[in-house]
Amino acid sequence: MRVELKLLQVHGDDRGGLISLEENINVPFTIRRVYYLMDTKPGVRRGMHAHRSLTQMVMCVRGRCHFILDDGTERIEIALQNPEQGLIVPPMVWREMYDFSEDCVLMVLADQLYDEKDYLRSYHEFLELAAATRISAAL
Ligand code: T46
Repeated sequence: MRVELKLLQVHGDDRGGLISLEENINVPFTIRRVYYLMDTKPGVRRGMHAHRSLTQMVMCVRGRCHFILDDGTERIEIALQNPEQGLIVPPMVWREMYDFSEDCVLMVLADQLYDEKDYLRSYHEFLELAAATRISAAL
């Protein structure tokens, strides 16, 4: 699986902590968009899509949630439990988020502006495209 879970450096002192995110330094791309998910209702699953070409870095800046990540050949689960974890999600990875704590704020940095055409919202279509991409990469 090509996802990466980075441990972010915490700066700070006896007043409290601070985490800095800098493009092309500890964020491995140029940041074109930032958004955050909050107030997710109990029991709700979000995501349920892949991106054709978008790369993201995802942090739980408050609270906790779980991710399922699936590249078409492997499926893993990752818990984001503190703001020191930065999850890098490359293109062509199906994601589902669930088990959001009531206070969860999930912040996403992205290397592209919002474009609904970049979304694969059908798991079947995602699997077909992932398989075709693997075949052409092997040729
Ligand atoms: C992702 C996960 C982690 C916009 O208008 N602009 C935006 O930049 C985004 C991200 C969404 N929207 C609209 C589209 C929908 O009408 O906001 C609504 C909710 O979006 P969506 O259903 O895609 O939200 P999630 O929580 O399922 O997924 C989001 C991101 O879309 C996605 O890129 O990887 O968070």
